[in-house]
Amino acid sequence: MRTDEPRAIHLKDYRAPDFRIATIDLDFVLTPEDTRVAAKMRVQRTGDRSAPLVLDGEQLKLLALRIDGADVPQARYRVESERLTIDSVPDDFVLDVITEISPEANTSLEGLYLSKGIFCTQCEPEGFRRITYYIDRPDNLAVFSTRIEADKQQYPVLLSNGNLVHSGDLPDGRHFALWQDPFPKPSYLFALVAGNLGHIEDEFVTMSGRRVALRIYVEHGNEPRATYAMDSLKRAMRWDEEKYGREYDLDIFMIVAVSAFNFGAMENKGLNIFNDKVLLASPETATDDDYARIEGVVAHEYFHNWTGDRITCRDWFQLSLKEGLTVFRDAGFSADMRSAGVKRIEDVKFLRMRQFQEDGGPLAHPVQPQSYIAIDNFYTATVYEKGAEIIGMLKTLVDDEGYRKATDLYFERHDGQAVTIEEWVKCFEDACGRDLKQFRLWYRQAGTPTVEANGAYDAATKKYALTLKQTLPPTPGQPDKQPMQIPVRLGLVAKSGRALPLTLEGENAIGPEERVLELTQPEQRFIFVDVDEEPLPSIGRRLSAPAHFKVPMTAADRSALMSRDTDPFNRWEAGQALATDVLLEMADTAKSGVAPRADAIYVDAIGDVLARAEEDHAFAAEMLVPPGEAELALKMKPADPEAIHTAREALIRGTAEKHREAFQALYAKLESGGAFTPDAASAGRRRLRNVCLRYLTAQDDEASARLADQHYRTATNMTDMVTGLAALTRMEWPEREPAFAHFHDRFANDPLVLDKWMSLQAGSPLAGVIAQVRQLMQHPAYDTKNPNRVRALIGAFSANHLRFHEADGSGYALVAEVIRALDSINPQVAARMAAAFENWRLYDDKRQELMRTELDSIRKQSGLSANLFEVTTKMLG
Ligand code: 0A1
Ligand code: ZN
Repeated sequence: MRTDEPRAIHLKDYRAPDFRIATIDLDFVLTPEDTRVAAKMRVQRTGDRSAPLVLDGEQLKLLALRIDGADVPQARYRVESERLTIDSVPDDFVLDVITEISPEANTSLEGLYLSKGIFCTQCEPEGFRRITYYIDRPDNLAVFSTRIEADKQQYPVLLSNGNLVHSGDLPDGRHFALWQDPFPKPSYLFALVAGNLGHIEDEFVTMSGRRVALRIYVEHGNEPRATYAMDSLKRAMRWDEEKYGREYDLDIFMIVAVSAFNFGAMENKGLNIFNDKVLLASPETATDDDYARIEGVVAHEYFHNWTGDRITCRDWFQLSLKEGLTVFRDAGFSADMRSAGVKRIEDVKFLRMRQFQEDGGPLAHPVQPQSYIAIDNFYTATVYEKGAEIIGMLKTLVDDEGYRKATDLYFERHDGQAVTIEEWVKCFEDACGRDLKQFRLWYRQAGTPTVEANGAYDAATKKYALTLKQTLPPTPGQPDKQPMQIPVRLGLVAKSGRALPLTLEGENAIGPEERVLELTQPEQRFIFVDVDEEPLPSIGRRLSAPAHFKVPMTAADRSALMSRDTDPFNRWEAGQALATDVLLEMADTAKSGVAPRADAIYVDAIGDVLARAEEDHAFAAEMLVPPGEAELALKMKPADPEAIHTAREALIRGTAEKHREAFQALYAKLESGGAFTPDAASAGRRRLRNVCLRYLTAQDDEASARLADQHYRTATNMTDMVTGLAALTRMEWPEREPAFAHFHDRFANDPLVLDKWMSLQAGSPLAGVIAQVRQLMQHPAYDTKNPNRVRALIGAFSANHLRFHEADGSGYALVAEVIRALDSINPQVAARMAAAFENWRLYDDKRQELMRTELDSIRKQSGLSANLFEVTTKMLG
């Protein structure tokens, strides 16, 4: 158990630093065991005259400390575990700090570390302090130069931020490179890479005609797998010019893919570092989802060049300033590259699964948090995805034109600064002349609002009165909430499917077929006139706010909207709502020991989806997938994992039986003989065909196994291969083992593909899965020190709702055991894995007790990290 409880940092305590570091010249002499870092900094006093200079630093060996060239006497400075304090310093001076670090011993993957023999860095949010003593906070912007020296044969490639200004050979087989970044930046954007890497190269001509060299560095042999990322990068660069007027600013833009990385990727100025999982792709090794993810992440990191790098955050409470905005920007890009409607559905699914769940549980926090213990724990769905939803609402409120004016103003006003969310919102007020006082609550109040819509039609007056009511539940530390400004996009649909005009009482022109109402009070009534017939309300289209839209409706009306709403998003929404109602009822039946039967209204509505499947393959695929088990668990009290699983299986089987021929016909028709292309249309076709396979193998019988095996064996791309295996992993038929063995042998030397092999097995609903996961932990490819491996096996298992929640607690025990072991290796990843227990209060008493016990055992572990201390304490709290 920790004796020294880590302290929380509060936004209200923000103070500008007493000093600023204006320039820093770094000199690295790289070796795996003891890298020497010499830093020369120009330090200027900006605040309190008597304040000592306090620099952040962790796990550093201090070798020398000089002020204006003279050694600082020992009595004048103090080294503690997290800082260096120097008393009585001048107002403007040059500070030399020489430190020694051990990249090889660094398993936390923060600061400078080794990934498969490649030196690389991760400094966001607080990794730079593991490289040298520094004012390691984002409001200190400095001009960096970086000299790197290393053995030439082992580390032929030496990279850092900015432009290469000098390089050459040194005695003893060594060489060096000198990089200069002209743009002042916070330390979290610093990067260094050194290793034996191959690369691909291209060029981009910017809108003002400047030539930019583009390079992607990968392990030798992986070059062909980087071409899709390069293509995505060029498209992202063009898109940002066209949509936001943003041009790239250095002569070179580099990306490096590494295998050991804590998150997806990192936007270091001019030198993005990527987890290879979100960069490398080929038809044989990557699924369609991988391709889409790569495109999105490459764009995300590139877009940070303006939203994050040129304009950065004043402090970490402003994290959503760059992350929410950049997620919103990458979503816009993906929507333009692919199908906007399907992209929105995917994003809403993710938001509901991850963010709504977070917002409804013990880790709920505002998009602008008010305090944290470990900032690493706040790279959350709330900061990222809800943050992006807030930007989307702003755009809805001020329209496309207002949005462009506001963002133009933001870039002009704040270029080169470290700013706050408040300054961002102010740009919208100033550019669009709107008062956003109430809107700001979206950043400050945690929790997901519920918007309940009730309509009443009066045939005599042809009026339709719509009452909208909002509620926001209490969240940790926020018992009372104020009403929010909620944009509610809606349409009224006639029984025939015709869109009815929306004319509000008092308006003299006929209204549009879709409009946005602004709900600002706890309850408001809107009267629509000249409504020809009793309409079906289609509320919250495209999820116009990150809220639960509750629209009481009969199953028949939901099914009518499911096939006839003019807005495709809400057709999908109606289908999900209907499936949820049906599944929750079926789960109740299953719980009482009776076999549930698929609901006829839902199954019939699926017939309609199948009949129209050719209109839009990817959209039809989305329509055919009922909500997942974990999503249903959020709505059942107490959640019963077995009953939910039984219900969902029964619904899929019932649907499959009723529409067998249609699924078969579609499955046959969608087979494509041509060469693989990763474009959205081809991916949509594969996705729909693969959803058909799910239904055609729903019986899990011998014939299903044969079909799944055949699907796997005849696949010409990774998407189809994993779909075949995903079906087989549900079954105990003799086809299962040989197919998995075949896949294993084919990809034995490809860790990223073996990750899929691990995940598929960990996701199996079969009873032996826990023993199997334990066995896979002994597999030579499994490695606790590589986050991708841990996420592929243990992360996938914790997402296996049925088996993670095994009634005897063996699933919990397994995951908790891994978290405890992982904490001393990599606390950031350990704390993220702990999110598996986030919703422990949703389950029955027995499971609650089992989960609580595991959380408690984690919290009591000796040497517990601040990261894991924070999340477990809050979860148990
Ligand atoms: N800024 C990155 C996310 C990121 C955060 C922390 C990391 O390492 C500890 C790595 C990446 C992004 O939004 O892509
Ligand atoms: Zn980001």
